[in-house]
Amino acid sequence: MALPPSSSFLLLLSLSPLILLSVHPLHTSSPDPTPPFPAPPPSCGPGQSWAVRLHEHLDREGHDLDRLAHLVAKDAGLENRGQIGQLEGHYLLCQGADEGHVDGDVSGAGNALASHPYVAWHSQELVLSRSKRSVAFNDPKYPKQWHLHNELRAGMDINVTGVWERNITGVGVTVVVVDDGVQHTLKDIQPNYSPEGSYDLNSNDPDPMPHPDARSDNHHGTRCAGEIAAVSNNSFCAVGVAYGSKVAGIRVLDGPLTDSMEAIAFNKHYQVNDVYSCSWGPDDDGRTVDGPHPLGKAALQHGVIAGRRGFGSIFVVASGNGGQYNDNCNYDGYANSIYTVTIGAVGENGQMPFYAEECASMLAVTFSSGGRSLRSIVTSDWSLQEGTGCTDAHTGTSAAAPLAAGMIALMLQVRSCLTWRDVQHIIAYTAIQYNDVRADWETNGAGFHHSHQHGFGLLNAWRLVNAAKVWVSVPYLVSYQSPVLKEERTILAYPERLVLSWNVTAADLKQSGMKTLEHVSVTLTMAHQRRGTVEIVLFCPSGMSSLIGARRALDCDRSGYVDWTFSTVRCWGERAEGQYTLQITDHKDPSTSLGTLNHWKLTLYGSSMSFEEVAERQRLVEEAMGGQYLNSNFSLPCPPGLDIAPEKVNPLTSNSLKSLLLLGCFALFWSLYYTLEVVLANLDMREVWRGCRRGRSQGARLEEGPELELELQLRRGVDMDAKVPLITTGDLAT
Ligand SMILES: [Ca+2]
Ligand SMILES: [Ca+2]
Ligand SMILES: [Ca+2]
Repeated sequence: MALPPSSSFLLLLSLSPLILLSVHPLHTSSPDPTPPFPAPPPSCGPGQSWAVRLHEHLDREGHDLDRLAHLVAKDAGLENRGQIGQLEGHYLLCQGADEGHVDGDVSGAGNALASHPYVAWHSQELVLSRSKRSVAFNDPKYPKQWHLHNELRAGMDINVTGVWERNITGVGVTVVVVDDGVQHTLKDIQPNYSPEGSYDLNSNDPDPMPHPDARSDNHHGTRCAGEIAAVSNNSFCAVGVAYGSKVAGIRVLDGPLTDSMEAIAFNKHYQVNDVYSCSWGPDDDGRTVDGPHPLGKAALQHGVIAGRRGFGSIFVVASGNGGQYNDNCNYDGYANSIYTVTIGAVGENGQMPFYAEECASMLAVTFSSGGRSLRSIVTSDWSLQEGTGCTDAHTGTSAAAPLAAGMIALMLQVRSCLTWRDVQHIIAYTAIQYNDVRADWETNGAGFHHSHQHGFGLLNAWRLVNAAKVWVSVPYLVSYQSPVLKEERTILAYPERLVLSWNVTAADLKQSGMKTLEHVSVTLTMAHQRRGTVEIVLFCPSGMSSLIGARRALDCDRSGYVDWTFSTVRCWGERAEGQYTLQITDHKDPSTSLGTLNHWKLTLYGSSMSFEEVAERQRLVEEAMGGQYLNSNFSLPCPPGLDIAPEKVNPLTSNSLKSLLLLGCFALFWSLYYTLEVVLANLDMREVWRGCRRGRSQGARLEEGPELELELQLRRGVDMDAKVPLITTGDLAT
């Protein structure tokens, strides 16, 4: 210590406020640094503070305003707490903290200020009611809904709370759950339930209430509905992603499902329902190749053309739960369809769970259950049978698709005229690439990253909604189809391969005007003894590869493929023109013989959007991510949409026909009975009268008596019900 004692003393003296202050944190839990010379607190309690403005001329005349404020405070029996922020001439005066004060003092201070020559304006301060723009719900299970707000693993949620804070909750949008029913009487569903969008195709009535079943298993649709639109702040269970939206139910999975039922379901109330959430598909056994049949396909296509006043129904489908059987969603026609939004799952750790399927047509992923150590999805549950109305065990890609449907509802609130293709585009533009050990991320020629496991990435509600806000609809859909390319070529065994290609020229695309790609699909027929060993890779002109036909160990089917359509989204935004190459190889075991590729056909879907326009949209979308458009009154015009002819509803459902038939039979039976009754009664009466007149023996009448009495009683009952006077049997009976 080189400092002389006097200097040390001075230093100590100058530090004393700091030393004194340094004890304060011991008494408080706040670690905030306290300024060395604390200003008096800017507030002095409700009803105890006064804001005053001194006359401006005092300042112009060069008076010391601080001193004048001090005088004013003194005259009014108050304490000057200094200038209010940066407002010159404005001071905060407080009731002395030590003096007990009564209302009289307060009004005295008010009077003193009102008559004070220095004071131009004064006001007793009131406590303003302001609530933080943060989301807090009283729903008891909300804290456990990690997929909405993950406090344990940062970033492992759908990033939706900022969207809710801006009052975007899906208002005006209806999502329909096509499933085994929706228990719409639940406290978390009922206020958001849309009977107008609902139907029961299993029982053919308008009420999709789930039916109890042998395994207490018909809770699936209700759980999905809760994920989408569970009511918030009702002190019950959970909160939906789009808790301001309406949710409808179409009951179709509780019984035999036919192509026509599926077709009806996909277009049911399609001017009411905006988003169709379908958490189901063909068997996930690793050997099925199936999808929508002709009517279902036609209904999907009709839905995107005529649904939502022509903006197109949004069909969200789950990628499937056959991961453990090596199943792949390219063998699932719903996931392959260009009309659907195919959604896969990741667990809370961001990794692809054991059950999740991968494919080249996957658009994106969102959260669901994972391994045993990971949490599942908390949502509504049915309250029938073993259900409690709330569950923390909703799992599989079934749980992922409704979350996506809910996020799309949020997008549609912000911009109701987004077309079915706009929604797919926005997902491709905004989904987030992230690290997962199993991901095979590749960036395509247009700068979009895609992985067979995660699609374009993780759905992010904030990004989706901000992009939706500034999104101008893409040009209309155009397609190009190659001729059917007859090959009859042997599929070579690995490591050799059959390579086929088709060149799409500028002239080919001239008529449609297609410049950039969306979906690319390949329809193929091959003969093979064990199709699961064949691997098919498609290369777009950019060189981007898609594994459209993955190997499946369990698929030992001997029928090959007959016109099966594989599709990929991995060339999204790329230039359509150029050479497309198919590489097919057979990872067969030596015992099986080689198969044959009979014929194939290439179909390109896209629009006249130029490659440069794609890049410009990418830039615009990223620019919107600050939230500035969402915060402002910014809005793009929306076209009115088409006038679609009202749905053809058959007024006579099979149920109503059955009822009518029953009613008819009953009426017929009743009229016959009634006629007989009248006839018999007349006969009886005549007998009675005749008997009376002839003076028959008492015994004979006694034999008749009980029967007659019974008949008469019956007739009295009939009389009362039918309100038709029968003959005067009452007199006879007495
Ligand atoms: Ca029903
Ligand atoms: Ca709730
Ligand atoms: Ca599957």
